[in-house]
Amino acid sequence: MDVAKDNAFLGITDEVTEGQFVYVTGGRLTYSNWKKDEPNDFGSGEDCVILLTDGIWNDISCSSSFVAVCEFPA
Ligand SMILES: [Ca+2]
Ligand SMILES: [Ca+2]
Repeated sequence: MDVAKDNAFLGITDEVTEGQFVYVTGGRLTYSNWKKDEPNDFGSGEDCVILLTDGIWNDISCSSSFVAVCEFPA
């Protein structure tokens, strides 16, 4: 959040298997910090994850627009 300054996509999704969140680089989560009652796959489905400004997570539609947190090889 120090970098993003606003709600930001994390590289985490459950679009392959609903309810099973994995890193886009592969592998199951080793840490999570969901907001209360999230993830809720609200409405027509929410398969992408954002970091909220208070540091907790929400699943949200992948067609939403937010900045994204990326990692590049050194
Ligand atoms: Ca979902
Ligand atoms: Ca949600």
